[in-house]
Amino acid sequence: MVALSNPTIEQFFVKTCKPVNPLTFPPSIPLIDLSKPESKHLLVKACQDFGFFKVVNHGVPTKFINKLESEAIKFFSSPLSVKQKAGPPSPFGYGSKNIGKNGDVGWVEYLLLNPNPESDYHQLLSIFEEHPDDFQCVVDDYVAEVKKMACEILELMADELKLEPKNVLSKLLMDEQSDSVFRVNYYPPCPELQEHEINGRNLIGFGEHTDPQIISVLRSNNTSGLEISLRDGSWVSVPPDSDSFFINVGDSLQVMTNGRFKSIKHRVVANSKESRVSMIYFGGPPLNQTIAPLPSLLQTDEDSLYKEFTWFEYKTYAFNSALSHDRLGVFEKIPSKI
Ligand code: GA4
Repeated sequence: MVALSNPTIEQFFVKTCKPVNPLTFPPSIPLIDLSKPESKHLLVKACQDFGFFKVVNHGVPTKFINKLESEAIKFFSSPLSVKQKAGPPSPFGYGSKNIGKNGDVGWVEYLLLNPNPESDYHQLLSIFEEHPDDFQCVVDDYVAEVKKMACEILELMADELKLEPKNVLSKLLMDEQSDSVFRVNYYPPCPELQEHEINGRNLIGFGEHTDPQIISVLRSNNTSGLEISLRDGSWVSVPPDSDSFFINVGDSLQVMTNGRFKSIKHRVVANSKESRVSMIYFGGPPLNQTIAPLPSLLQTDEDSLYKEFTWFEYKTYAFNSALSHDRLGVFEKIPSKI
């Protein structure tokens, strides 16, 4: 474990920056219209090709989205002493610049919350008595809707992949013991960045990584910054769209589909002028859940590409690793990389 200290500006610069190859650059981010059930085919294709897609007609009421965004801005604009009442992010609380336990840094402030009403950690936000609106209720309303959408997406996937039963994936998120995470990020503008941008350098908001869980549901304001990595290693900026949601395939879903779906490597680069606010629901299974290819998906004679492990084992390994680490590597039966 690396001791946390105040990072220097040099630590924030993006190290890898391979230019986009025009031959592999996707014409656009795959777009899924949730009001059309036939989009399940495109949805599965997007998970196979990119592990990433954008969702419109999602059914999440705008009032929940707007309320959460304004509560989040209120929280991050509060004095540091108020924000620190949420405690350090271990595992839930407020963090600034330091991410995880291994020395990763980013130009970001964040709240990590437990979205599971059954958990003892759940009522964290009730300590913000200064807030006229109850932040916790706003988070709960939002998470309930986003979780419903995530389950709908998982059921469309299961349907298209002919998995039995249809709720084989969604039931893991619906489980009372589901080990999910809710994250609110605030990327402050970085005026000092302008001079570095002129020199062609980017400041990192949140370093490259894949999400360990099953599925991630991201929504942001209209500030750019999110980038996804294509298979050839180039980075593509995702145009922001505050009315839509972006879905990432997580490492666990990659394993459960025996590598048919890929967890997507992504990152956020800082912006010199505008602040970026994002909220992400990371849908995870119960801790004791075995993460292995779904039997109804495996063809006759098809072997699992992965050793068997539980979500607790994977999560423990992941949370002790550095952000950019290829976490699934050690769980592969035949390691893909040396
Ligand atoms: C990435 C996805 C989620 O934001 C997160 C992150 C977690 C953290 O911020 O503590 C991790 C990161 C994430 C994966 C590797 C470890 C753990 C930071 C880090 C360096 C909450 C999660 O579940 O895994």
